[in-house]
Amino acid sequence: MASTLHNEDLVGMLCEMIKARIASDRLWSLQRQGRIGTIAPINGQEATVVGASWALDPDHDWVLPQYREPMGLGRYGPEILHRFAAWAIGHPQGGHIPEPLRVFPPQISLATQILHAVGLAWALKLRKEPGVALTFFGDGSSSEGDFYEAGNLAGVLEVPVIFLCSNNQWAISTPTSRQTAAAGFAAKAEAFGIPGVTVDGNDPLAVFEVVGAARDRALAGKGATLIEAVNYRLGAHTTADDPTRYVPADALAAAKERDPLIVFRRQLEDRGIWDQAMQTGAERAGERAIDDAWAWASNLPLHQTDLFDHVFATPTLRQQQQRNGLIEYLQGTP
Ligand SMILES: Cc1ncc(C[n+]2csc(CCOP(=O)(O)OP(=O)(O)O)c2C)c(N)n1
Ligand SMILES: [Mg+2]
Repeated sequence: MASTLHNEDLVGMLCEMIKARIASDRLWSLQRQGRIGTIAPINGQEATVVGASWALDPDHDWVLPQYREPMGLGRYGPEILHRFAAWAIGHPQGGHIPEPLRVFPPQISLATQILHAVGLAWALKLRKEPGVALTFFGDGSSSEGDFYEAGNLAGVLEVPVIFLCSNNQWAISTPTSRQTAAAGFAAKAEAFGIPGVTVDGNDPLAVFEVVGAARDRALAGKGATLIEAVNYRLGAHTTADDPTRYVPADALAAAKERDPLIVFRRQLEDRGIWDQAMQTGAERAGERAIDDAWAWASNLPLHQTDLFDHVFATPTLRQQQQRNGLIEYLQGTP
């Protein structure tokens, strides 16, 4: 269990946060150049993702992300960013993460990954395999029926799952005040009979602590935990959004003061384990990581029948017929 963080961990965490921000900004400009499709930036949520991932064991624990987190999951390997870049292009390889990587592809259909996480955790329990399933979702996703169904089942089955609600204060243009009348998102755990914890999502060390505790609990056979990590979306919802139309300028300015990249950097500087040279090195490494990911993704061969791959392990009869039909059509045969 990763209960103690050494200086190398703290440095590694900040490097990963910087890399995630750089990857996010690069993907944004690639979208503006017309080279990729819609993308949802991670800006402002890096500490939540990185802090959580550092509490997990990549050899045993699973991550089921929403659509922003893969940019900050480098602890699971550089391959995750490669696949994410492919996903942003719309290449089928982006929806496929090969074993042994225990990370699911990005999920756009809100809250469905929460159900998948409970199913996966249930399987771990039945097979008596070590490990937990951690799923990320947003404040808005917590209004989906899938969230309540998943939470309820997890409570009843006592499965090793961690629900991590990344509360970035917005679901596109809907503020949290219009999302729920509950005392908070962690309060919803009460109905599932599981613990609910609220944590400062701008502080990777605080997130590390609560996820670590939830993991210990899950591995001890005591079941699920719901964590609400409070952060702030510093950018647009996606490349298709204009947040200046609805995000109050003063709230955004206050959130920028708490930018996790700035606050955590200051903390490491105060400890004497970070300086300008390391900052420059981390930024260069971040640029290289997204350069490599983009080079890999943008050079993938694309076949028109690829869209049938990785849907099911064994294609259904209808899929096979459709695939054959497409091949015939492309060959111009009747
Ligand atoms: C089932 C479903 N309903 C609606 C949408 C449209 N949609 C995409 S993102 C989004 C807001 C999600 O907000 P939140 O869960 O807080 O995540 P965030 O984008 O803030 O990280 C909505 C409504 C969707 N993708 N899936
Ligand atoms: Mg949100």
